[in-house]
Amino acid sequence: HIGRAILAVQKNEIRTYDVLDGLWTFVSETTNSGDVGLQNQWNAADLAYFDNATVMPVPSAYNDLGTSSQLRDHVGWVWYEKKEVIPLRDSTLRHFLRFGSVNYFAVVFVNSQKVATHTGGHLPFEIDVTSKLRFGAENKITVAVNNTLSWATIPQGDFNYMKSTDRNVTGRILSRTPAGAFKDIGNFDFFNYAGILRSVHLVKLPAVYIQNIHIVADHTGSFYYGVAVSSNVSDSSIQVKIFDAQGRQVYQGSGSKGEGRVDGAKLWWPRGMGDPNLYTLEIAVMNGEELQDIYREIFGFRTVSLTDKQILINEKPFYCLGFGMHEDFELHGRGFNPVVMTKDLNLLEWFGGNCYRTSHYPYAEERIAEGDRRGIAVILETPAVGLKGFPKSNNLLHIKMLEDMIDRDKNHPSVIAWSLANEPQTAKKESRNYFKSLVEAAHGIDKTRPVTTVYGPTNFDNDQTADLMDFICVNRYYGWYIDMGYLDWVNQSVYWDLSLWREKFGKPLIVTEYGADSLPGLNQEPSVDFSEQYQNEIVKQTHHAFDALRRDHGITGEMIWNFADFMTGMSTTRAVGNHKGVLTRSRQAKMAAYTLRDRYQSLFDQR
Ligand code: BDP
Repeated sequence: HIGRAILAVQKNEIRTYDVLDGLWTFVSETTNSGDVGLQNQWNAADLAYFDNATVMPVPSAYNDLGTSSQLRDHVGWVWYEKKEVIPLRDSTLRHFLRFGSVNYFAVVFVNSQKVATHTGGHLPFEIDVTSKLRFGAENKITVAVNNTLSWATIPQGDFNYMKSTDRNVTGRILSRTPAGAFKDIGNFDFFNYAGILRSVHLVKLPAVYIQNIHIVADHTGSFYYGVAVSSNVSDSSIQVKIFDAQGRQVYQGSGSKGEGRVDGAKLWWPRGMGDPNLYTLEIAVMNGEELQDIYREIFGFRTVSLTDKQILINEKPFYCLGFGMHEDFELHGRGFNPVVMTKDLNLLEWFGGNCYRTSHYPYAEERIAEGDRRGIAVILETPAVGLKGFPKSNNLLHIKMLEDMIDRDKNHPSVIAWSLANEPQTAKKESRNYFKSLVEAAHGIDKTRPVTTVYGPTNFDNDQTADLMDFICVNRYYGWYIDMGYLDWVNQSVYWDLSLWREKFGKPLIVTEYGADSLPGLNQEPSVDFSEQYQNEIVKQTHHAFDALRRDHGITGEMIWNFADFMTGMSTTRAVGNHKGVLTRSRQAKMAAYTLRDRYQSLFDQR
């Protein structure tokens, strides 16, 4: 019943959809209540009549929309319900329920009947619900969502009942924590926002429909494509056309696979290197003269390749001026919002940036498509942040997420690399086979993009996996987590550390994180930690090291941590979230933002 949602939703002369966004009925179980709702078949009930029923907007995280810490810090099940009348006139169409992202675990019901379960956030999934729907009548869609993290989930979390704190005090047993107390701590530094985080669509397709399209187009104008159709159709019934940005047809062919050339193809370039030229691949499935299905996929002609030092795009050196980011904003948390996306990408351009990493999970499809249009290169990362253990079951789930991610985004010219994980504990021997299987899986489905992993806890001499990668990403916090206060050591330490990685592996290297927390308006001269001055000076000192590394060893990019402040769980090192943003959470510039902008703009101009 459940499938990878590959093609983005599209409306055209054949295809259509209903958007199921808006207010859904919402019921929360008590935190960690077991499976009360499932056991009592809440899917068969009408949630709107529950005593604690309220409404919740979709898409949005639910955590910050209530007024209680219970809802914010909830662990376990919440339930969403939506009633939708489906027109009789659509009864001949196939209907797919498509979720852009549900974090973390979802059980989906249609008219009380279970139709699917799905594991993992940040990636879309779709379910053929045609046989479950009532046409010309009201239908009830129910989604139970569970955000509990454990060592078996990706990302991993530590779910623990509070034990062994009992003390015998003069004959009475006293416990430090209340009975049943537990902690569920995500092994990562961002808030575990949960709920239905991206749009929900009811996609309406014809009986014979296009399931998947793959197009690879390089800087010479050559391309090859493949199309999967839901049932066997003859090759001659699949018609293929390519149009340029002005709508002029530049290729015509037929068949479920093929190759060709577009003479004088205008290439897709990242900003600063040229224009991000795009083309449209049109696939039409015919039944004689009759059009059965049609889909238009945007793509670009471009090649990503590597030397021992550099990432090349269309055979020219690409230097990444970038950002680690988050999908994070006040109130809706990680819920998709085109307002925040637009402001973020406009600010990224204001900085003179040309690149970002989807730290630490795949971002919304809309954002990747905007990267194509704007010429912003993207390193796409799986949700595997902070892996501590490497059992087989996690490996299988991780590979599935990687494959789903690649399948979703393989045709985007702006996606230049796949990142397998952020800061895994890869000093452990067992991590090697685990990562080897991931590299093979990525190369197996996409031979056109390099694969990387972002290293943090390991060093050049104890990491067990870095040699398996096509290029290497490293996070380093000299002057912050290491040698706090010793700003005049930063330059040398960064140079020393990264030149060792470069020398040992002889592969291109991007510094994917460096930085410091600062609280806006907290000014200290001479600087101290958390002041705007301290963050600004760390950034400047690290840049000195980057310049020397560029000169002596070659690095292929730099990314500040972080684009903007973002919410985290509570800890003694976090004051209402992580403040390593060069922008505040509401996207206002801090002092370091101007330092970064000066640098990015001057390096941007030099290329
Ligand atoms: C890095 C992590 C990132 C954190 C950052 C920090 O990759 O997720 O937010 O440290 O501590 O290790 O600010």
